[in-house]
Amino acid sequence: MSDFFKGLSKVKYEGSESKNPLAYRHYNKDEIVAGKRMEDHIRPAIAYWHTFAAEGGDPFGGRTFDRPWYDKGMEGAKLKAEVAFEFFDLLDVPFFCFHDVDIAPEGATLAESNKNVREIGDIFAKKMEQTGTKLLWGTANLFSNRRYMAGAATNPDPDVFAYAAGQVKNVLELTHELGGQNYVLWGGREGYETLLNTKVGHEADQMARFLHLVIDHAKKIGFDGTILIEPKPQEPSKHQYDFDVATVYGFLQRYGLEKEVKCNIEVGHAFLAGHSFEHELAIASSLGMLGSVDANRNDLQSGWDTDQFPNNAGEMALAFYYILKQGGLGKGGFNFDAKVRRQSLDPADLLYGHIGGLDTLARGLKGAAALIADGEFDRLLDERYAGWDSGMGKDILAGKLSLAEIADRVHAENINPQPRSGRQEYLENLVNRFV
Ligand code: XUL
Ligand code: CO
Repeated sequence: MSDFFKGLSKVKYEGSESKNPLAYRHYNKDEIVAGKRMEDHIRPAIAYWHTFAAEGGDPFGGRTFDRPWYDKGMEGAKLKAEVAFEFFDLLDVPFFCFHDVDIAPEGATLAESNKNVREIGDIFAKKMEQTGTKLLWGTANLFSNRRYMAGAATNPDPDVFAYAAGQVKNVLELTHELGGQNYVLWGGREGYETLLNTKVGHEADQMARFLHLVIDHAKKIGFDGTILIEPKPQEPSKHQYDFDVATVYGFLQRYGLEKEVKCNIEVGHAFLAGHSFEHELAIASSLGMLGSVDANRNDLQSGWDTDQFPNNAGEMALAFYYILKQGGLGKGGFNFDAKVRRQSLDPADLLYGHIGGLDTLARGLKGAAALIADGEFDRLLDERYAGWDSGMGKDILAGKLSLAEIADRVHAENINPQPRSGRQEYLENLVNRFV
């Protein structure tokens, strides 16, 4: 036991009237919502990077946090693992996620780096066995080291592609051995800073090759988790190829991979792409691509990917609407890709962030479940499209009518459509009744 969280005890559900800042007010893991335990709906995960590796830096200033594991090599990495599992227990959260470089220091060679990662992986395996904590997903950091400044899979230098492959092989295998339920690929540098030095077509082929290799290897080792791509339009690159869900889908389809991969949708990334979070979920779900979520929020004034904790229950209710309608996230979950602000120095601040985030998710889940149970929202939606269920509408969709035949019908039956209200405000008010 470390003394990092000294004086703090396990966070419990105390109900919405509780004034205890270290209690859940809405997240009650065993409460049944829409036929399932709340924890099984949300499948919350803690992000190793923001919670234990982030240092409180921003583009204008460095480290503000003071953690006893910083700058201490493998000894520090072991202490960090100790503290991480204490934190999972304190919050009573079932999953975590990591990048290789979050958990262990990089060595002078790929072999040394991978060995460090494996050493901490062994510690994880023991702790997971003891505590029952599970791995939602693992991923390789292919963006921080300067070797990746011009991309990993999309680097003009095949040696960089190869190095990235060596890193992914190691983390994919570790993820598999730890029973990880997904493997994530986020291509922060898979894009460009300037078109002036970039062959976009060539880089698309490289990216597809890389993905093929990852999928093949996952199959070869028997990994039955989901491979997830996490779309983001830019930052750190000026333009990232995995711009948004629709772009990712188009890319996958072009290379015959759309059945092999799903999306990990992040709230803040959706905003950066000029969308809403629910837009990305709706599109992904309609394409069968909604795999998992990175829960957070951006500061909408700063325009950056600020990775703050979610605190908008209304937005989360709309998210859960799509998730519940598709029958849940399957192997996915809600990873808190969120970090406390750089002035939030104390260990307790890490708890406040996650408690607020989980309570927001719980409120969103309950709101969406109530909206669906009420039924009017879905009834109105179905009613709006009811014309397509029979008659000419049905025949058009079934491809039974040509353009000329449809035109003939308009003349023969004197079709003269009358516009109907879309009732947006009515629907907004309806949704708000449940949040
Ligand atoms: C970056 C981001 C990453 C991915 C994993 O914006 O979201 O943390 O989630 O690499
Ligand atoms: Co993310």
